[in-house]
Amino acid sequence: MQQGRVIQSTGSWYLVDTGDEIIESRLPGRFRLEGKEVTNPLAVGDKVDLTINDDGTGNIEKIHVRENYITRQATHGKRGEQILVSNLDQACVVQSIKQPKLKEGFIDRFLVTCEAYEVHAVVIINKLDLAKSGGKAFAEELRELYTSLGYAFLTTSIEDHQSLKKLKELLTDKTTAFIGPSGVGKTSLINALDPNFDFKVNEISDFSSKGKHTTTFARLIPLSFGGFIADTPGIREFGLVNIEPWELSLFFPEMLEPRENCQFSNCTHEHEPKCGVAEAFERGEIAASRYNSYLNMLDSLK
Ligand SMILES: Nc1nc2c(ncn2[C@@H]2O[C@H](COP(=O)(O)OP(=O)(O)OP(=O)(O)O)[C@@H](O)[C@H]2O)c(=O)[nH]1
Ligand SMILES: [Mg+2]
Ligand SMILES: [Zn+2]
Repeated sequence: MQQGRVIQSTGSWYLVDTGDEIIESRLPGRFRLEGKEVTNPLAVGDKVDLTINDDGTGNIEKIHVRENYITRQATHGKRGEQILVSNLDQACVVQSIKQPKLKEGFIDRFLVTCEAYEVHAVVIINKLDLAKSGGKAFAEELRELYTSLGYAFLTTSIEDHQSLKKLKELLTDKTTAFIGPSGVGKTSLINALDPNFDFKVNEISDFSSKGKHTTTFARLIPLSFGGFIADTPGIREFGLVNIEPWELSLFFPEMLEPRENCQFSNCTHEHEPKCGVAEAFERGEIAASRYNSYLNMLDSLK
């Protein structure tokens, strides 16, 4: 029996990295009956035991219990959740300062999901080379906000070697996922990490290719300096996990203390009287963009 890590899924075949080689492997049908709450029984990032057949292909015998994972709503009209990547040390939400427009709501939804799944979250703002002074100042405001909340934060550009060096440091010896909308440069950043990488990126740089996804499946890429990076297809919106409206503020670090002062234990901090969160917001202790994201998310939970 060998151990390995699923690095790619092509439907009926899986590529498993054992550390020494990459083995095309099959998953016996019995696994498909288990874990029906998700649409994929085996996900990129999963750790597995496998036996090797005479023809060199592998048979997956056991899927190790997942330490954590990130899901998205299943596509192609299927119901339920699809696991994007599992067994992560950290997940990075990637946004671009422009082209496409930066969406704070996306970042905040992602951060709530990471809090709920107990995945260490990082915020990356890419394409800093396109930012004028206003854009650069905005990026610095975001850095201040998100670092004050306890999240790691990085600005990058595929043309700025210093920023790529910092990115490499962040990724070394870890399993990391890049998650973000289409066109923000997830694959481009990965290509910039290693001269041997040549993954497909969107060739149209003037951003007229709205809605076109260049990366269409998740894959885990072994890094020469140690660790794995998961490239994932662009997602338009981050679906929220199943949480009750009154629980949402538990996933906003800056609301944890203020919510202790609410009159009602099930306060949703929207309209209730004597609300500690609303008071903290009035005092300027909660950023407007964060409170706004909170209210939007609350709306979609109701
Ligand atoms: N100016 C500038 N352009 C960039 C940067 N990073 C990526 N791009 C461009 O942005 C476009 C989209 O890049 P991709 O890497 O394909 O984006 P993606 O996030 O992987 O997109 P999907 O695979 O569709 O999810 C390409 O034309 C890149 O050349 C950057 O730092 N600066
Ligand atoms: Mg891509
Ligand atoms: Zn309240």
